[in-house]
Amino acid sequence: MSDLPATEIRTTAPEIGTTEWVMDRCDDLTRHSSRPDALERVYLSPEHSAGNTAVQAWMRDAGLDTETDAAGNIWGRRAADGTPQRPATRGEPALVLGSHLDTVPDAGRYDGMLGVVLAIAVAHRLRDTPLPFALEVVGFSAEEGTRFGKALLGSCATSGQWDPAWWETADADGVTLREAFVRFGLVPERVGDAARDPADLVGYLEAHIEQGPVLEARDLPLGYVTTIAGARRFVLTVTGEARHAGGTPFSRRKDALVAAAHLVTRIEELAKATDSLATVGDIRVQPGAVNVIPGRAELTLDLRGRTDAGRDELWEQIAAAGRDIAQERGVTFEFAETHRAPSTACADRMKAAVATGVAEATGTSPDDVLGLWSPAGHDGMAMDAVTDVGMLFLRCRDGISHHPDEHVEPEDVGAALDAYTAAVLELARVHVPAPLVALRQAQDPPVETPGEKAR
Ligand code: HGY
Ligand code: MN
Ligand code: MN
Repeated sequence: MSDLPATEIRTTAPEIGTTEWVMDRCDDLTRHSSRPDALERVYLSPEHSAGNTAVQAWMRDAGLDTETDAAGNIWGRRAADGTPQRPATRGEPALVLGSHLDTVPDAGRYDGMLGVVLAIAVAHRLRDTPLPFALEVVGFSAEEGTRFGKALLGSCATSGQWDPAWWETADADGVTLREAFVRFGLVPERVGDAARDPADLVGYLEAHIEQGPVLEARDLPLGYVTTIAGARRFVLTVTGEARHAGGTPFSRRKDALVAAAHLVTRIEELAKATDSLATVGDIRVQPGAVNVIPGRAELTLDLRGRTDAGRDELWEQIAAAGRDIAQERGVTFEFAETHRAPSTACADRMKAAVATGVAEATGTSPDDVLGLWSPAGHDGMAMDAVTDVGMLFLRCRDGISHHPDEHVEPEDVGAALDAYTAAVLELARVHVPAPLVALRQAQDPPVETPGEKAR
């Protein structure tokens, strides 16, 4: 009698493209972690390479030709007629499906990974279906940006937004992005080769867990994204004086950690009074000894809002609070912005296609499919610079994410597979080839806007 648990004992591997296959692949990817006791896979790490290799094999199983691009993203592609085709082939615009393969520390197994594996499964389901466009699947790297502080690095490379100033950013061990690039086998001077021409893209459609409580609260398995919150990230530095914990009376202290603690609680107070979100995720203290008054505290700040203006207004209030606390406590307050991405509105045709797909998969009407704001950031924020963006959201248990308790129900994954496939077919149905769009625009009489005479 096997000692396996009494649940279903499966002796055969699930068929590619099925819900079981998708769930198993997400389990598989947890093996590629820098830690034995938790899931962590950061940009340009050995685990990043191993994860890409595993995903590349699954892409090939799904009938895609594959390639790693100049920024370390893994791509798969089939031509409009369904035959495998080299990724980034010019002259045949492609719809891109996918998500990211990197994780936060002590991550869940679905944030990002589920979207990549679902995209591969959809490509498999459509491998014998001719489409009016090519289909590509991407596993982006460095969406989280935890190693070097800058998020969306892989999708910024794809969308031609790589900033050379990033090369000198360094990780916690002092390894610069440039050094890590070279160690990974990439050529910093060639990163521009990863940029895609907007003319070669039909759109970017990502499936992702909601990372919030809304779908579960509404007892809905799926929804579409209306807008992705714009984010800004900072490193805030409070500098006081490191002194003897015994010999320094309070009247003479310039304690950087106590000042930072006041700032952290003030940040929460200010944010709670708005509809934006502020999070201090990490604080590092120097010199960090039990009997030394902290001379320096470095905090990370993550800001995101329903509107960029609201988010930016909150930042101004936080910066003012930092200056006030510094003055009161005789310390200095400095800040450096490490990441900024604008809030991103998903394109109407992408939202409509996802709503149609969800309706088909759940037996409802497109008008009844829920559209949600995403406070979580996604690669679509970068891809919006070069193509239309859409997102399919899946319910996740208790809204938990960025935590090993991240969980999705297989039934919801099955519904997502059907909805994602139907959304691609809907985009195919409404697709107008670019040259025809240009022709139609040339033929349509110029629209007279009030007060403007047609020339
Ligand atoms: O931080 C975020 O919102 C995303 O998970 N990278
Ligand atoms: Mn995440
Ligand atoms: Mn994510």
